[in-house]
Amino acid sequence: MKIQNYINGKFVNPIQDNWIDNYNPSNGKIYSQTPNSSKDDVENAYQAAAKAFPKWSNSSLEERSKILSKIAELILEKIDFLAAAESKDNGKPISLAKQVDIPRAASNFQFYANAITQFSTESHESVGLNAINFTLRQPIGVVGCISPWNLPLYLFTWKIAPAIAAGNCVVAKPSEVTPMTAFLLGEICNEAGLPKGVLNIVHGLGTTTGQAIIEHTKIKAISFTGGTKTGAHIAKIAAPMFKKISLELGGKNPNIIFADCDYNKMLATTVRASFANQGQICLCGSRILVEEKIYEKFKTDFSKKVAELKVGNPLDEDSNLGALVSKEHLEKVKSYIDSAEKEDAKIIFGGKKVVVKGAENGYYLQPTIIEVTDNKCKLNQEEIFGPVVTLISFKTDKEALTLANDTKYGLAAMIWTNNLNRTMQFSKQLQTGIVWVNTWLLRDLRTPFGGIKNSGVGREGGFEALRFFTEPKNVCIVYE
Ligand code: TXE
Repeated sequence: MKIQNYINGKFVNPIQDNWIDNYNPSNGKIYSQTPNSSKDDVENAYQAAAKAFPKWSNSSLEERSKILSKIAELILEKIDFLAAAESKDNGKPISLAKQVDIPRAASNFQFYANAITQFSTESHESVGLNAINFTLRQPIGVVGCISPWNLPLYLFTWKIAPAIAAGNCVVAKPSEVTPMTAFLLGEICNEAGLPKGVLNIVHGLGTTTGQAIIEHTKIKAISFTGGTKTGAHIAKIAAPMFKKISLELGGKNPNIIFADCDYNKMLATTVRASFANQGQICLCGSRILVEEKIYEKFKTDFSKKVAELKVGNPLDEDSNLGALVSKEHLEKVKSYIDSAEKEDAKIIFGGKKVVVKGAENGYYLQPTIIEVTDNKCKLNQEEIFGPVVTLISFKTDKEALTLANDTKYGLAAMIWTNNLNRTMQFSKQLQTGIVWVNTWLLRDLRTPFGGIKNSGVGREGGFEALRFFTEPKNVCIVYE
């Protein structure tokens, strides 16, 4: 089967007829072809978006809200179909796609269907000068959205929904590794009555299609989620054109566990925070820091729980971990595990590839726990982005904080404690964009989402995304 670009409301092949093989990670087989779109395809998508912009940017908020709600409704109606497609394309357990990925894609549209009706601007009365200032928040025009493979439809829609809600028209590119659900979204948008050209989806490699989007002189903003190296490249290309950029990049998040925490709750959540989606979530707690007093107990209990996780075919409802997204990624993650010995680190559990019966060529890996002694080691400094976590112990709050902040990344941190003062001190001093206290991945879509340091710039979520996708204009009126 062939995936097609979605331009001006129609499904079209890439002009140069270039295609990329698309693999099913659960069995290593090619099951579809994806366009590798050229500059000309991106230009066509841009032209369609530019043509749709005047009317869409002047559409009423009620109209936009109604269409976005309808898209959300249709996604939920097709949840089983979309979840199966996501699981096949990405290798994630179908249960996860059904419970998290697809419902969240619907929520993204529903949230911005509501949010746009509540988005307001400020006014400033210049008292004594007989003047009033008010701010217009106008859509930017044509914007680019580029998303990764780990949460395909979830992150794709997380960008598109606020962009179109704010009145922009979009040229979007999903990851070439997981293009399927973005392709299926096109049909849903047509069914929901989204005017043609408001959303255009071009498929292809980052270095061809993605590059054409970021280099396009008239695409004035880029919202990107992906690797830190790619983010730096995008920033460099975008800067001389003064494009607005929002970059959500990698993480090396500390999960800080104190002896005074609610131990059972912490243990269950830590298993999830370590291995959900095969550890391929930028928010996973990949560095587990444990207070020395409970370190040995935690190590034993955690290993026992992790040993109970089932790695299996993602389409089996009882698989806890499915396949990693690609052969290349599996090899990359495995190479980190193999470096443990050199790093003076010890594999406590896992570390091996898994052969699943009936799917022998799939990209499966055991959930892996590695004990490290030095936070400076590669395993604790580089983003592995797979089912691999490290353990390290600490004695004091000060030491925990130093370890937590000793990374170039700054996306999220977790802290497990019942001490209010400690909670506040850590919340203030952790160098991250998100702090979860006694929980993980509790997401309220109104909150600002993003990181600091090498985890990116800008925030998504809530009104932050609507601010990103609009330009404020101050109007000053003097009266007699
Ligand atoms: O990401 P890329 P990759 C991290 C994770 C992973 C590493 C590399 O550590 O191992 O990044 O993953 C598009 N111009 N994260 O190589 O390449 C690309 O086509 C424009 C963390 O798969 O950054 C895809 O659509 N676009 C992350 C998107 O960028 C370009 C999630 C992301 O792919 C481009 C994924 C270019 N020159 C990986 N080059 C997170 N923050 O959640 C690539 N792309």
